[in-house]
Amino acid sequence: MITLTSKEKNLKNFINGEWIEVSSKEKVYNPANGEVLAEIPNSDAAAIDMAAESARIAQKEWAGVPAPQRAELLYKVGIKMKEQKERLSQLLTLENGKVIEEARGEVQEGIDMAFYMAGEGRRLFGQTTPSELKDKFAMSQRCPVGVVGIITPWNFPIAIATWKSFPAIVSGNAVIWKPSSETPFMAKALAKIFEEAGLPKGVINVVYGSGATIGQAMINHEAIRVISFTGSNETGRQVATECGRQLKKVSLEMGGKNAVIVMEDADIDLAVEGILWSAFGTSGQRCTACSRVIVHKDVRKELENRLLKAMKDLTIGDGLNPNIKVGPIINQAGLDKILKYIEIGKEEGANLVTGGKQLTVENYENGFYFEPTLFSDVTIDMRIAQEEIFGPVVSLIEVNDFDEAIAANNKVKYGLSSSIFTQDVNRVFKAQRDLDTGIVYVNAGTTGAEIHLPFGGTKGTGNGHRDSGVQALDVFTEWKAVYVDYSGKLQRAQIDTDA
Ligand code: UN1
Repeated sequence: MITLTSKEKNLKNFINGEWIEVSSKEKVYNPANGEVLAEIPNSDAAAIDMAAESARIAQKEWAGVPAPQRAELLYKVGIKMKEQKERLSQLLTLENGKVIEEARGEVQEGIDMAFYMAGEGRRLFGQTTPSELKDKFAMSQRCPVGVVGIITPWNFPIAIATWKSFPAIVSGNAVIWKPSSETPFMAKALAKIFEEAGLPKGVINVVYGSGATIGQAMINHEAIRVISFTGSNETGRQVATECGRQLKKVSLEMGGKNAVIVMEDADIDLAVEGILWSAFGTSGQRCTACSRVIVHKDVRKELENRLLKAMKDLTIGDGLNPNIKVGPIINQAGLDKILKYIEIGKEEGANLVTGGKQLTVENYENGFYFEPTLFSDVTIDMRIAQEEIFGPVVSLIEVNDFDEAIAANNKVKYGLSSSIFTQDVNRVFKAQRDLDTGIVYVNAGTTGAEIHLPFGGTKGTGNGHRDSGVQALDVFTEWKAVYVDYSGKLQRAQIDTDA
């Protein structure tokens, strides 16, 4: 069991390169045992004014630093994260609950992002293109937006923060970051790493506090020109509405209702492994988690039996114990939401095959544990097959053929990730074309996106933007079109073209 040092416990806002005490505090809990870990600042809107002012000044200087030099700083951040990987991973498990192996994976995701975005410092490609006129040059280039606001969730407290802050910083922006109050230690650790790496003061600012106060203040502040948000659908819609009113660019990454499709020709053991990993990893608290299994009628029984058997071997408990496969749920509210959906599923007539209950783990009586749960006889319109539960709950939906499977996958309001298990190459190509999600996997589960590809989804999952990949740069840059006329005379576009 790791213990927090008194330095680590001491959480302050990070504004203009200084750690600033806030008198109003709230408690943060360890989800594995319900114990208080520390107290975190509950800032008021004035903290955003301070952060925005420092970011506005810092950004002007930072944008003037050549991009390859900005990138070098990110490279240093990556090295430091690598050196501190084990400590960061343990802290991550402590505050979030995910099992240590997955915490290491998440920290690695952040390290990968640092090196990837450092590479962008020598690319940040624009385009050159012919002009329609003689002796005239035309090009487009990326420019920083200015001061950007990022709002990150507790389920991937470091990876998602890197998906947003690294492209923003390499592009020459300054960042104001509101991390989730459930997971403040990753924010502190990353801010410290930036500080140690020598990021000029004010280029990144961390402000702890509630969405209602701090999130709202970020949206309201005229200096903040972009909001990049990952979180729930309800909050995302509010953020988008507010940003819309103020013509503020907004990038949203929200929920999913992701399915694994298992066809009759699938390798069933492989499919079971894929489902287990994507449904119960991070206790089902991933946006990409598999919460529906759409299975061909010929293999339904076999899949159900094998899945059930495999679920019995899942060990549940403190994620810091390397023998544990499923850690706790983030908090009581998370548990309550899952419990509510168990009742809904039963009332809707789904068959609760296993699980469905809160769990008490010996010596961790105040932790927030939930049994891995399987519903069968689920139909696509049931609420448990439509709404995001964000817990270790899977619904089995039987279909008659391939077309029905694709239609079932698409008949939800979300479109983040999907997967199909089949050996048929024709179906693979049809599926990757027709699955209406931003991410498609073939013969793998619904989780495990890599950072150099775009991450995001269709429909209610987002608003057309992508985190990670080169596409993330589009959120944090403006395109500028530049024309240089070296003819020495006035040439009018669209008019003097035949001259
Ligand atoms: C999320 O759940 O919001 O693809 C992020 C995955 C991880 C990231 C998940 N690399 O599951």
